[in-house]
Amino acid sequence: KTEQIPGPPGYPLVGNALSIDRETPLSTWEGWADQYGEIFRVTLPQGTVVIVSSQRLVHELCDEKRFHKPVRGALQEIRNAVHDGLFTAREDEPSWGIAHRILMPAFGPASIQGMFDEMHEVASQLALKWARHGADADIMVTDDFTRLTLDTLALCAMDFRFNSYYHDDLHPFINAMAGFLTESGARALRPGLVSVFFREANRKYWDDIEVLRRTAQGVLDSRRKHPTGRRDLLAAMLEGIDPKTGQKLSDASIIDNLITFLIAGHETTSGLLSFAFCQLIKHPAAYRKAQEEVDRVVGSGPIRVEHMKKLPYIAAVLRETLRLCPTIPVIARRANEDTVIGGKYAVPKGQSFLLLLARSHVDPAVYGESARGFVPERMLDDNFERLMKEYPDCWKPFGIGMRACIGRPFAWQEAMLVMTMLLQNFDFALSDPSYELRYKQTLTTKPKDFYMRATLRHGLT
Ligand code: MNH
Repeated sequence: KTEQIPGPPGYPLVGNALSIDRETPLSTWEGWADQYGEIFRVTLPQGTVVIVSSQRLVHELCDEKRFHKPVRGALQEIRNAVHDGLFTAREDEPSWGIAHRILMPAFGPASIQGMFDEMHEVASQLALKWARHGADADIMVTDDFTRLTLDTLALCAMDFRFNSYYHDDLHPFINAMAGFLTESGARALRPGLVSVFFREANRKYWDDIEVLRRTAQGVLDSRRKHPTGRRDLLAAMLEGIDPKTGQKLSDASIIDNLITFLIAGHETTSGLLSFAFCQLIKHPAAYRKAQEEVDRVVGSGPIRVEHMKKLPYIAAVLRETLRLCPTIPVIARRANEDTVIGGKYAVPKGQSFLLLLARSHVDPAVYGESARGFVPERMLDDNFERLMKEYPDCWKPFGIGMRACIGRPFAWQEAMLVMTMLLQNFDFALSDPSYELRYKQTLTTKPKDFYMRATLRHGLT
């Protein structure tokens, strides 16, 4: 016996599309999750989507034998700029496997540790800026972390300097990217018939794509003009040979993947760092513990790569931040075959799903009464391992199986280093003490209108 999946009533042709909040679709999904529970169905122009928000159902949908990552909706639109690059390739496109096998070695432990000094250099530029601006300056947190993560990714992976701290405006790449991502999301919700009326939006969309491609071409040209012996990600793209097919990446594919990494490699980490400081400032006990750990382990000397494994509380703060504020708050899945989910809901082959991490990460069945509280202790190594064993897939901020995040070790080292350096050197407070966390959503989320002030604790180390 199977049951009908509940969901909000829709209108002819557009279904539920008009009910979705343009600025933060996430808030619409969450509202419906409150109303309809752990599973509900919505109708969008491109078809029905089933949205699940409990650990139990998320776990079921993580099964790689029954479900895969679909490339449709916003991802399909993103292909307008990056085609079959690593993030947006379909499972049946050989380009995914080729790029994955060529690029994986660049994210091995030795390779990531080798990037520590360059990560440190960019982080120091941020610390220097905040020290110079002084204790009365309001820091636009997400913008400064975006400068940091973009510069870090481009320097470590491509030996390319955006030098974002030497410019008042963010690099044109960042504005073009934000416009492109938001519009890709909006286009996905627009019925095909209607989109021809969006002439101005369409023109800006393709202009933004042109900026992204020109920037990536600049990075590629610059490497070709000044060859180096560096073994970085760009070198892997240029010289790497796929062990399975013997193929190399074409120039077009290198451009696609450079843009992919410039986008995927900085947005999410910038959001993570912004949320982490927001959470720490709002939770003074956790903040004190984090700072004490840094003082005890690193002291006032320089931060070294060996320290990164000796800061369990900082790691727990980052994990807990990604639990409550996953910077990619929804993940798409699709059924390989006709199947039944949750033991009672029949769905056809090809059925689309969204996993609402923003909800499954606060499932009370897993996290109990404090599910919505910020409690880094539950994410200390032993507790974290126990949770993940008892409730598999209860924490999924880096995605699923073979399509999970390739940049996770990179992001982790960068975020650990930046947290450590900033806690070591500054005391932070909200610019507006009454600030309450709000979300700004493009394809990823960040805290909206979050400003803080930084007071030097001693001389800069
Ligand atoms: Mn990352 C895929 C989250 C940092 C490069 N990343 C994913 C996915 C999630 C994700 C979730 C899977 C999306 C999907 O199912 O469609 N990524 C993060 C988070 C951070 C992050 C939360 C930081 C915090 N990612 C990074 C960094 C890089 C990177 C840093 C590059 C250096 N991510 C990628 C790429 C993919 C990806 C590339 C696509 C991998 C694939 O499909 O094979």
